Amino acid sequence: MRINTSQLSDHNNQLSSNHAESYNFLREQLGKKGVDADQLVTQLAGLQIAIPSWALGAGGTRFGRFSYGGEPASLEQKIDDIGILHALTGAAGAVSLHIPWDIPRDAQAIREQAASLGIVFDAVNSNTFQDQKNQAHSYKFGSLCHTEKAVRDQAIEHNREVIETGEALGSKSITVWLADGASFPGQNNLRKALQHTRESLQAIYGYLPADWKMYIEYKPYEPNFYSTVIQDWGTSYLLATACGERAYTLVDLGHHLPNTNIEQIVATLMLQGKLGGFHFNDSKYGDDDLTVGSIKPYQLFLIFNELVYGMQHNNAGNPPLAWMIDASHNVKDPLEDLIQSLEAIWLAYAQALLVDSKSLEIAQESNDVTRAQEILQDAFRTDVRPLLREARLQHGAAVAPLTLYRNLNVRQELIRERGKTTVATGL
Ligand SMILES: [Mn+2]
Repeated sequence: MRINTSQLSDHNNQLSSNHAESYNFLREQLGKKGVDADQLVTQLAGLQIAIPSWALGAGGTRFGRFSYGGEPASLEQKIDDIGILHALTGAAGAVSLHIPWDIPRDAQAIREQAASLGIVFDAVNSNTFQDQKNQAHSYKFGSLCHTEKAVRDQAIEHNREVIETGEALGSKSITVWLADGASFPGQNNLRKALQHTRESLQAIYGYLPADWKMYIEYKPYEPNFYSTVIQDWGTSYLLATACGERAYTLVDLGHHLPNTNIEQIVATLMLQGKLGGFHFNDSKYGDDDLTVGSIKPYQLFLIFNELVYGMQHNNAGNPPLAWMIDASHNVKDPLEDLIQSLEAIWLAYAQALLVDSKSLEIAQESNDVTRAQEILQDAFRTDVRPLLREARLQHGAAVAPLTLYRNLNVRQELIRERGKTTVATGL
């Protein structure tokens, strides 16, 4: 199924007078503060978020997986689903492939299909946290950190193949996330596990094409519960530095212990020019992979505030970031869930762009704590939704994506096309 331009323009025409009223009001209000709303709209539309190829199916938990029908059964159908998201939101112009769940049979054909929907290939993701059929060695006790060289070599070779697949698609980066670690004290020699991981990552880095980047993701626990080899941003930073200048740390919002100050991690990494990518989700307790902005929208805003500051004060040459949603959908239609996440990301970005940074700097320099808080919260409490609607309207997407998704009965149409029992590859 594809969303066509007349469906979009019919929808937008119905909402245009209401929208114009709210946008013009906001533009006038912001204008009085010296903020150019039209410029914000342009900046918003420039933030394109990659959708991972594993996010289009029903997500699994340890306890069950409940299908909702019409799941994409092939990579082609996954790209089609992202096309629907991008047509509706104007924000999902990239896909992040997971290998081996989504190995393209015909790279050129997939590339053309994606291009016809306005979608590019962002980072490719390797997987050494599961054993694949006919694999010589098991990753049960780790991959890049493993005690046996043959296992480490196999995992390195897999990453090399993933880079090769990515090259055929036009990707320019690889994300490495490892489940490597130990569930019990004494199980691993902690120092040797880190040394092996460092050597293995350096070997993978050696396979990077000259215009590629490598992102190293961290996570404190799960699936291993006593120690994870790359447990935090510091370890990731250390490894990225050991690999070379095109290796960076990747921050996944869910990969922190409760109440970690993630915005501070962002500030530190951008100061060093070492923040490469960002995975969005939200959580209450752990790596819950919930809809972005559904639990802690203020934290998301504070993170974006640091991202915007980092991009505007980029002395260390931090590269443009790779943005991706990394969430799981257990009780909601994944496409609806992703529409909500995309909205939340643009919202937080728009609010961060609204921060009166000059006044904030004055308040900070003079230690006016109250004023500093007021400035941040004034931006956070501004209803910026008209800016998002305007950005979508200008780019031919839907003023109200979720409303149009439901009005067009997209899910029912996908079930009619694909059936009720298809299952998407992924967790
Ligand atoms: Mn992630």
